[in-house]
Amino acid sequence: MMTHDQAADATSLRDAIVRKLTYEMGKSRSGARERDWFLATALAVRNRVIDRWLEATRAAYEQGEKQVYYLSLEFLVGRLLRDNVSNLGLLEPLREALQTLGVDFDAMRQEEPDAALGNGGLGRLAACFMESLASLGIPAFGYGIRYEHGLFRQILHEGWQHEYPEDWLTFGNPWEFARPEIAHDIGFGGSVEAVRVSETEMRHVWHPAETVQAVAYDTPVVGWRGRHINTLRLWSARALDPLKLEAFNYGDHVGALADRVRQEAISKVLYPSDESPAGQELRLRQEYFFTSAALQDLVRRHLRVYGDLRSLPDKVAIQLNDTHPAIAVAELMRICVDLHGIPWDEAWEVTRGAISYTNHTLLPEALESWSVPLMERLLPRHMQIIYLINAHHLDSVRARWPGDVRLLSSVSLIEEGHGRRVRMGHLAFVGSHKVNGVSALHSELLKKTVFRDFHLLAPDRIVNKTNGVTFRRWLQQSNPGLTGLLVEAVGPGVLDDAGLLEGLAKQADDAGFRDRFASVKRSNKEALAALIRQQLDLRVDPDAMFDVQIKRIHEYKRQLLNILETVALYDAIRSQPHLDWAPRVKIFAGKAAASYHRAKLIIKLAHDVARVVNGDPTVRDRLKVAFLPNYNVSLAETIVPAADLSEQISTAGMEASGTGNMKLALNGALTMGTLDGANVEILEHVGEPNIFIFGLTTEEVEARRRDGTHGLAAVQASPRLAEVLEAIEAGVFSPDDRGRYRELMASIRGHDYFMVASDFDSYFQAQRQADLRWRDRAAWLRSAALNTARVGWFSSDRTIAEYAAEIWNVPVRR
Ligand code: 26V
Repeated sequence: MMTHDQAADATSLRDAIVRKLTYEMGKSRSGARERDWFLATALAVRNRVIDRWLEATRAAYEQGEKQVYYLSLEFLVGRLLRDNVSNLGLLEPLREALQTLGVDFDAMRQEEPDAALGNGGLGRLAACFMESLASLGIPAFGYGIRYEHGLFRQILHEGWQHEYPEDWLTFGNPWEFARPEIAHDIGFGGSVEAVRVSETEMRHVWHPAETVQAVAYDTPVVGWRGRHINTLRLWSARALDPLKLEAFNYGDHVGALADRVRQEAISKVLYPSDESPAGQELRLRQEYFFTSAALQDLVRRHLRVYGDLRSLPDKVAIQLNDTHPAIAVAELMRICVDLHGIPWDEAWEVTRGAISYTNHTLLPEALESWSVPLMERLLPRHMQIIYLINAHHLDSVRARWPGDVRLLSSVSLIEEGHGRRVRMGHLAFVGSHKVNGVSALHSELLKKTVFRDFHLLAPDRIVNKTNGVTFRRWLQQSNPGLTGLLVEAVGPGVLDDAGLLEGLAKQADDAGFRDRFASVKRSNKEALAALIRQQLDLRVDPDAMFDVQIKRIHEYKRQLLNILETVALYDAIRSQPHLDWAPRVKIFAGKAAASYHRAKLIIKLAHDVARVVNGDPTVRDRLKVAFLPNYNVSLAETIVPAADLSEQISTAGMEASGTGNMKLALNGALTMGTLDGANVEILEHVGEPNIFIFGLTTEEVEARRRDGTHGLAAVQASPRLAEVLEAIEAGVFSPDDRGRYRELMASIRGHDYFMVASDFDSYFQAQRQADLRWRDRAAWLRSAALNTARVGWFSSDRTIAEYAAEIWNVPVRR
């Protein structure tokens, strides 16, 4: 039943939607399509946000509150309609309003394209953080790039991935406000002039060869219960001189236009590089473009209110999401020293006081560096400043450890060797007051590996901030059935305080509660089964265990291990079809980087195995394999609530944290995981009986790599694995091209860098433990409910509260 207020909301929403449709979109009710209704609704909802948004922004200014600035090259937001409406408390009134207009909310909201301005975990984390910042009432801006094309659309042709451009802006973006008047000039190239300003003092003046404008587009970020609203400000590139009129008139109009196209290319497309750090110049341009725009923007705001840059660290916290915005260290120094005449040492205090940096990966091949010649050409003044920072930094190291040449070269900002390069992680480290990893294990490994020597220099610098996810999107919105049950079980306070989930634990022993928990899961699984049928023309049994691995395709994430286990299980079922097998549906989704051939081949293998298994009448409903195409935030919102088993099986020491692991556990999936990333902490929270842990530890992986152990020994010790490899190698799953997987299988017998062979038996056994538990329905449901009850700590509200207290020094208002 709707309250009186809700009924009033429904009426006024209905009127507002019809007005938008008529007077802003010029459509009649009868002619309106679902997309028109979506746009009209979004515009009407947006209106409900504006007053509070402007008010929140103004209040933060006037009260002199410290502002957080989250700089990220990626924001993987997904859809916003349900999120905004739900956080504003308008879900029921809106449903009602639309119903009276003959529109079904759930069908209509599918018209909204995902804002896919990110690759995976790092970008999605930024989106969760923005939501939590607003929900905790922390004044904050997110700064990034308004890519015209987000992450590519994945199409599978017979199991081979093809990439298609993504066009989220085609029909307009109802959430954003273009701010053509908010623009900053971003320089590239040119030369640096040293000007003597006094007897003792020089000023450096950068004369860029070209200038591009960064234009602001603002999206309000609505916090829970609409209490606070922040801004996501994304920059779009605009050629400063729309047309070089002279060149145009002199006949070179093609050349004049080409220049413009090249400049505006900066914000055209997201780099889909989850595979290797993009070495392209355009990527460096993107990084400097949005970082400089962000710093100019926040410096201007700060100066308008406080008049002096020296107070910046008291009023501003700048968080670098990975090294992509690490050039901020040099840019802020340039702004202070060159543009505002602040002496170097003071400027350094300001810079280090304001900036902090989050590391998201240990993989050496993923650590960003830029060649010195490229930097000199594109950012000549920044290169000088980096040399100066390095000189001071190395001086202080020399003073403390005289004669330690190894240490000097290890902590230098410049990597010498084949071609000199600027190490962006080192730049970010020295320019920050805090550096954090994203899980307890990852932060410890940072101290022992990539930043080992830096940790020696600055033992208080590295801290841990275990990731979290926003429960509004990943529980309340995506799983309303479970949310309803939780409210019934522990009270409505659980919507505001994830800690209250713990109250659920005692109900896990109540058979009645478990049944209700099971029936919610069952209906979520029916919805996913319907999607699988629609997408893949495959029928799956909603009573089977839904075993889910959804994430970018990467060798270290080991989808291959999961596929090999699938083949082993298939073999076992075929050879003993009379046994009582626990029925499973193996569900995969994820994109491979376009140039990552191995990853694409792994997708193809999943598809080939699916074809054979799904087509084999002897296995019937006991095993099915589904690879869902075009994984994105919206697809995750359907899969996560329907999962029974969550595959988090990366090679130990390689997954910095993972956040899908948290979403799945929250929704009552049991984790099948290695002791990697945040899995370790999930184990501590849910308890050993409620999770399946297998495989080598980080230390054991390291020892095997050191000893040069190959996969062959493990294969010889495991007849089961040997049989699986032989079958795949023989072309059982690829009769059209029997050699397709020969090399892939050989790599497992060879170096087996990712320890697929070494972990295989342990994984297979853990899966059989999962089968056993599944057979004991009460035990499984009890564990599932305990997972939901005990993962409240993984709320991004907790993570953000920790950043606020320990890195940013800002209060939380709740
Ligand atoms: C880049 C590369 C490049 C070289 C090959 C391997 C590789 C693997 C990953 C990446 C992306 C690094 C940045 C990133 O997205 N990290 C993810 O950040 C999440 C949020 O902190 C975290 O949960 C994931 O574990 C981490 O992979």
